[in-house]
Amino acid sequence: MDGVRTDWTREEVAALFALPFNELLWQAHSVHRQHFDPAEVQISTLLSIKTGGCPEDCGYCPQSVHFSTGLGPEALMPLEDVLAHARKARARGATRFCMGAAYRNPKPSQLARITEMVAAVHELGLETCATLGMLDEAQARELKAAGLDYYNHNLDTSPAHYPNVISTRTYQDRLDTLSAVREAGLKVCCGGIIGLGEGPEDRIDLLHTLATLPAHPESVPVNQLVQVQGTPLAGADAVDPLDFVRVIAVARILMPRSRVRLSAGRKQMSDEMQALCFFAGANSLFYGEQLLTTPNPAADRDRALLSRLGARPATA
Ligand code: SAM
Ligand code: DTB
Ligand code: SF4
Repeated sequence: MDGVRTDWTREEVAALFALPFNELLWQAHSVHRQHFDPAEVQISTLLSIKTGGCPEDCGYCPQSVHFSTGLGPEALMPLEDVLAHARKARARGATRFCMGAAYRNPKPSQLARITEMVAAVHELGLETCATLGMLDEAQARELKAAGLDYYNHNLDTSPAHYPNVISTRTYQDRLDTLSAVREAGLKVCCGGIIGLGEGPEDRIDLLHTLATLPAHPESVPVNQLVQVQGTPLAGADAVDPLDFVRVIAVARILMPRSRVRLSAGRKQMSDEMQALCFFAGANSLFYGEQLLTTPNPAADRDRALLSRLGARPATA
């Protein structure tokens, strides 16, 4: 299978994490160059099309009704507003537009409106991605038929740590949605969050789970927790930047053909840390001032960073 393996053992994953830092980075960068142009970075833009009021209790998330974060529930955004954001993202060089909704799972009337948005964004020539919570296969097929390219659904952390972070759904629920999305022929965007109070074993288990799915996710977002006041995880221990880089490097080695996305948390990272992440194999990012509800680095700052690194946006 041209060097792509889905039979990694946990011991192999643990051994990669245990490598000396430079050895790990050298291996990861070598794998990266075999599969990608190391100067290319894929650019995605996020839009929250339905903010707040989510019934789930993910301990990191400012949009849960269970926590007081000052974010009130908003209605699903009108189609024209979504299109205006998508046009702006396209004009700024994004090749993928990701629409996020604070749902446990979409209801039929909501999905009907969202399929219209997907079709309209697809018409603009952008790759489309959505993240709407749990889906069954019929819903995934509906989205695929409308022109959806990717579905984002993160495993977030290890199976063992998951119940410490979220009580309103199980790890198996997440895996079931991922398999429904695959069965419907959508590309999968699936990753996790570093900084949820997990230990080294949980990071090994998260990456082992991702790399042994029946097929690797085409996109692997690696988020650093954005701590939001009012959420249970505000005040969690900060992540050692070098440990974050290790996660990127191990993800690159395990899933050599996937786009590894340096995702939430970049505003809290130095340029040097981000440069190390790109060397370690990250080759995608979220671009634009806002993630879903929290700030992202300013677009001109990111343009300057890519230019200082001699990197260029990938074409779709
Ligand atoms: N409600 C849907 C779901 O959870 O699948 C879609 C939207 S949800 C906000 C998308 C992803 O954003 C989550 O799975 C999580 O990985 C990430 N996320 C949410 N809040 C975050 C935070 N404070 N820091 C980093 N990542 C976060
Ligand atoms: C992903 O892995 N990260 C994005 C996207 N997929 C949907 C979301 C990050 C959200 C960060 C917190 C916020 O802005 O609300
Ligand atoms: Fe809801 Fe998604 Fe936030 Fe969890 S991460 S509370 S499911 S919006």
